[in-house]
Amino acid sequence: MKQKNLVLTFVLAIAVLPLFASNPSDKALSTKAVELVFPELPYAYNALEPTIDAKTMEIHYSKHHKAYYNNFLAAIKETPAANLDLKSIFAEISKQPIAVRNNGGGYYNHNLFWENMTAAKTAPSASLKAAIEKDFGSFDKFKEEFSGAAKKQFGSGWAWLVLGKDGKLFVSSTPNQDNPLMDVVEKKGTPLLALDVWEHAYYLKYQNLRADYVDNFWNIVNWDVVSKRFENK
Ligand code: MN3
Repeated sequence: MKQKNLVLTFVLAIAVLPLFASNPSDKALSTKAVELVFPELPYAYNALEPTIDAKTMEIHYSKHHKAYYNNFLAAIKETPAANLDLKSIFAEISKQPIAVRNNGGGYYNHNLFWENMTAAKTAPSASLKAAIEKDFGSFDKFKEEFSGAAKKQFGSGWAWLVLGKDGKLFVSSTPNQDNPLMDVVEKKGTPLLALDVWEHAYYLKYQNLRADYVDNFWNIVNWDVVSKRFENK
């Protein structure tokens, strides 16, 4: 290869690499349960204000999320599943005690959630945008469907944008701490975007107005991360 081409290849590789580097939440899936770590919040507690207030973020991360993590490790240690990776555990979660399902989901779902939010202005990659337009008709229709799923989820749960095994995107919601990687869930696939609609996620600021919280969520979606999750699949 001529030196000029070599340099060009190198420059291109550097430019493209961040797109393929995996998110910490991906790493969590391939880590043995006993070796899982409690992740750092990728920003300050007040970073997502005014959409999410600092007090909610602090309690949500340092109390709720931490408790899921601690309770998951307590539930799984000294069981054969302690040496399985999280992805394998989710794939057969129906065989696990309910404490493993609730706390394992609670641990992982929040990892995804923190990561797919940011104060920065971001936009979906060209390929994710094209896939959304193809599978939902338009970007607005996707937003409408996702917001609808988040607002209508009865009680505690999550709304998801998911990449199905057939390569198509779909929107779903799950109760409690279930997620699309679990065998108990009707519509399975790879989660790309997660929204927590438990009251603990919004009640201090929004009280009963979950719909306002959901509508404001669009201001803080980290499309760089969502695009990366999509490109890596
Ligand atoms: Mn939560």
